[in-house]
Amino acid sequence: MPHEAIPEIHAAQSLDDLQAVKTKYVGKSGSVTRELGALGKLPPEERKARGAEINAVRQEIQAALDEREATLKRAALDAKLAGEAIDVTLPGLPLPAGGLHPINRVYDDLTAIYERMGYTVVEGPEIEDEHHNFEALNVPWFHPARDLQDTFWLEDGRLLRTHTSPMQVRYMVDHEPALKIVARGKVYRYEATDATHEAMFHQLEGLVVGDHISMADLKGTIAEMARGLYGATAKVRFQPSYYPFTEPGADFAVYWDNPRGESKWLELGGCGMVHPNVFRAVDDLREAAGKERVYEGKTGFAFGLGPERIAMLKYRIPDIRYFYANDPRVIGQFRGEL
Ligand code: FA5
Repeated sequence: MPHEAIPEIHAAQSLDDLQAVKTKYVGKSGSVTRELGALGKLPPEERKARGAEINAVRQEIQAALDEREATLKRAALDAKLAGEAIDVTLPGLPLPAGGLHPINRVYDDLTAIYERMGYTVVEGPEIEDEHHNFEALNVPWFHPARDLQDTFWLEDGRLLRTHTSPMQVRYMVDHEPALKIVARGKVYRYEATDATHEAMFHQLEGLVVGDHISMADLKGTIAEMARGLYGATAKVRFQPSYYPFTEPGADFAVYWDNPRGESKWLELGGCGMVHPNVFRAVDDLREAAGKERVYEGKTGFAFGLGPERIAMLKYRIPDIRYFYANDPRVIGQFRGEL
């Protein structure tokens, strides 16, 4: 006959039930424990046999308790796992993916073209001083050319750079010729906005300095960029223009011949041969910084263009203000395309 505790153990439906049964029989004041405690009152000749009997019962109960406990725990784990089951074969939920801003794509295209031609890509400060933005570029304070680029002035006398050309000066002060760089970044002008003009926009500046650099090198470089952007049939056009930091200066346009048949001349930017006064101003700054004068007598060309113009045509964006209005309907069209 199994002990009366055994059916109670099998009937326990939870770990709490099981604990109650355990306490009742083999706990500190359980019935079996008490029987063991009473052994001392028996005559010595009965004590041994009775002791062995009660111990056997206690072991039987303990074994049944252990087994039931394991069974109940396994059932609890199975129930928990069943509740948390994940169907890994279900299709995933679509997550909103980011994308590259159209200006960054155009920058990436342009810098890839110039890196292929061996240029170094640099960036510099958007907050500039008057000297780097104007004076060192041959635009003294009284020069009417200052009116060409209306300026956001800061209270401390510094300004938001109106073009990337101050990077020409910064790079030459820090590096000796020969050099080939493109500088990319934001520029700011205090002017009314319209479909083709923003108060904040971007520029890509190019500068090449060495010995015997000529206008032919400049034209070849701009033509190579046009072919990189628009394919082998791209054409470029140069028209005389005026920039105080170049002599001579020119504006350039690229003939844009796309498969949709929207061919047209795209006015892209300004360029020219670096004015000797710029080299002189750079040498002055170098001298003041304890460096050698190495630029006078050198030759070089520079150019500056607006990537917004390229992006507007490439992605058929009719108004420059869409780029920076943070309208998800515009930016969302470039999602996922990297
Ligand atoms: C300059 O800023 C000269 N620093 C470019 C240069 C560099 C000439 C080196 C010679 C040698 P300009 O102000 O024309 O030039 O601007 C150059 C280009 O920036 C323009 O052709 C146009 O593509 C773009 N741009 C100018 N103003 C705006 C504007 N408000 N919004 C958008 N793009 C503009």
